[in-house]
Amino acid sequence: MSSTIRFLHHPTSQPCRAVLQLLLETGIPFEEEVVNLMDGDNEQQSFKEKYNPTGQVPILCDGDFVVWESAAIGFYLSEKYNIPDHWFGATVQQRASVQQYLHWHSTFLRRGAGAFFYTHFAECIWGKRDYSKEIEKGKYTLYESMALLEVWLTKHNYLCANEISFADLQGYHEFVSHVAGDILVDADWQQHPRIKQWFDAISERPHSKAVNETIMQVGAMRLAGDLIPMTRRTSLAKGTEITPETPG
Ligand SMILES: N[C@@H](CCC(=O)N[C@@H](CS)C(=O)NCC(=O)O)C(=O)O
Repeated sequence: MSSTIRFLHHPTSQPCRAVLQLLLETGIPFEEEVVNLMDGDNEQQSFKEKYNPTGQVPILCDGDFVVWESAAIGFYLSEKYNIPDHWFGATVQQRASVQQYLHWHSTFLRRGAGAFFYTHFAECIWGKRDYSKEIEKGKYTLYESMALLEVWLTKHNYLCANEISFADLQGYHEFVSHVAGDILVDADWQQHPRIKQWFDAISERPHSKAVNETIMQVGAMRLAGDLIPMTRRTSLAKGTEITPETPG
């Protein structure tokens, strides 16, 4: 049995990039496996049975133990490895603040990802249709979340303290996709100067550029009008009114 943890992910996925950046920044040794989401490998029954019944990534395998959900993976890593305290908090209160952000994140900012998904990926999966309702829904949640984050960042330079934590990586990678896909325009940043400053500071970190490379390329392709090659015609995206049966 290999003693090195395996990290199953895809570089276009925001929660996957957050965990990948944590692994790289902390120097935890890991083996990387990119799951072919573009052809729906993650929706195969064998994949769901072996790794994750939801079919989603990221997934971490440590010997026979499998854990999915990016926040749970982060906490697992923080408990298993001796990583600097700032990532998950040194005190019980600091750890609660990181938890607090991650719980909020999964039901707010994360759902704003629909703005990117339905603007850029949906057409590659289901073809040209009217996705405007879904895009609006995503943008509404994104802007609502940004208003809150702008206030959140008045207290510290980062979301939970004056040093970066895993909460920041989770939030940051949502914004990276919105930047890659031109979902956010200059006026949005001007209205949220603290988020902009925070975003720029994280972008300067040594691993940010490499972790962001694929999604930036995907964004550039879509903005140039090219489709991302993929054979899948379904998606696990939740909260959609669009189903494979919906007429195009
Ligand atoms: N709450 C989950 C969300 C994971 C998630 O949304 N994964 C997406 C990629 S961003 C996925 O695996 N989608 C598979 C699909 O749509 O086929 C986490 O934080 O790990």
